[in-house]
Amino acid sequence: MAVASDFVVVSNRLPVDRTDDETEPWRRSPGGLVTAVDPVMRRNAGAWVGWPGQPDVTVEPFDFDGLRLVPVTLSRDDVQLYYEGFSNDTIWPLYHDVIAAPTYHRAWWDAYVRVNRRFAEAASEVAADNATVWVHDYQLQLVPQMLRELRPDVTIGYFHHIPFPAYGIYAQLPWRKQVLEGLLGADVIGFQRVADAGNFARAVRRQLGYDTKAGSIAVPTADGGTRTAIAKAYPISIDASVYEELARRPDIRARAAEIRESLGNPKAILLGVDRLDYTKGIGHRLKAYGELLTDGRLSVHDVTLVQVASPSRERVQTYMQLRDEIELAVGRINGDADELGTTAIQYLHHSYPREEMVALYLAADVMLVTALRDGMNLVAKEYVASRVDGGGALVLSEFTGAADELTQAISVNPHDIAGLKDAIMQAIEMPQKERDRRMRALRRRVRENDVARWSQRFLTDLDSARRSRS
Ligand code: GDG
Repeated sequence: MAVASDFVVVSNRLPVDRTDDETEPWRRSPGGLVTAVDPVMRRNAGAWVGWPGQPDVTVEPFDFDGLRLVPVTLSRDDVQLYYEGFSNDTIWPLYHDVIAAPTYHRAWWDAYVRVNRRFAEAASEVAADNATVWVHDYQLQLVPQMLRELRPDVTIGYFHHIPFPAYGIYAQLPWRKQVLEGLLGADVIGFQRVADAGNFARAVRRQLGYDTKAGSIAVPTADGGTRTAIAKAYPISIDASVYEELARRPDIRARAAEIRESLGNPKAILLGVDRLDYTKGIGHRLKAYGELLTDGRLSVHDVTLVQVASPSRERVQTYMQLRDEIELAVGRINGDADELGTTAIQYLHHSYPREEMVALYLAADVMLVTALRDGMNLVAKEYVASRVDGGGALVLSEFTGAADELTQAISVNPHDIAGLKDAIMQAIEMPQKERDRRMRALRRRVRENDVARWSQRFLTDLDSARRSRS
């Protein structure tokens, strides 16, 4: 059995990837969550429970880079039914306002219950008496309640990284009651936006009939009493200082200049960086940009759009179809607009190291974030943090969590193609003074609410919950 820990993080993926190198079989996978909880993990002899990323791999708990890692085994079937199926083809589209149609399969749900129980058991085994356990995201919504049943002594937090939909949409879910009950096993349930927390409270009232007041939910207990669960917004962020440091590095600045040069030093470089996902509104962005070129409001001699679309969920049918659609659109626009030696869209279906991402952020005059629905959107914050030169303009969809905070961006409704076209033009033509003023305000905001503040806010509330229990 693993050594007991006072602080346990539970997420679908462990913060490491398996390598082929026998001498170094694990490599840290970069990610916001790791940075966010790393200091707390170290202070509290923390453990991390998660899937190592490969099916049918069984590994005993091990220490890596100062972290105690507790791998949960998933079979090939589990990955297909629980992860690709229920998590990514039921919950993901449903919670993103049914942009794509969710699929409801009872066998997927059964696998979701089974795998959630496995995660809850692993967490229960590793948690010390009265430990704090922080569960993350939509793949594990049943873990809080399952864990509470196994270990009534622990304090449980849950953070939801994606949107929580309005009741009329949520109500479609055949297992809507079970999921709410699962989440309510937590003492603190964190959301990205105030609206998400409100949607959750409303679903709880409508489906379970519990009283909710200003983010406090009275959850009935087995002894006939009630306990309080808090449902509140904790907008996630990035480690802004890391991006600032990278953006100041001479080699990365030189790389940014090289990127501009290689694109023919156009008057304006537009940039999109997204996982290739239908929530990100890449198609709407391409449509608006393509029309600006055909209308003659933009010319390929003056502008280039760089679109990084990092590969994602490639075994899920909807994602295969999306890739075809996006690549067809890119091909059409380039075919119509390109001339020899110029290109309208540089489309890159790759993942890049973070250094290269920062060089791209620095090279881009305009960042386009046109998601149709997005929990937060960290790319918007990374772009802002990277602009240590004060330059650049951000076009930001109002349907992202980031829009609540980044109010000095050019706000767009990506469904309104005419409005999106105008917003792109506004960003390209924005006078320098206004650009500077907006970027200063954006940078201030991202610096103030960075990831350390986010985790501190959440964990402070969780600590109050722990103290009020004892
Ligand atoms: C979920 C929610 C919420 C992307 N391509 C590359 C790369 N990335 C990095 C970005 C950014 C991250 O991946 C993507 O984060 P987002 O927030 O934009 O979106 P999701 O992946 O959908 O994340 C979202 C988030 O959780 C956190 O709560 O904001 O709403 O959907 O950090 O930079 N990084 C590198 N190479 C790439 O090619 N290195």
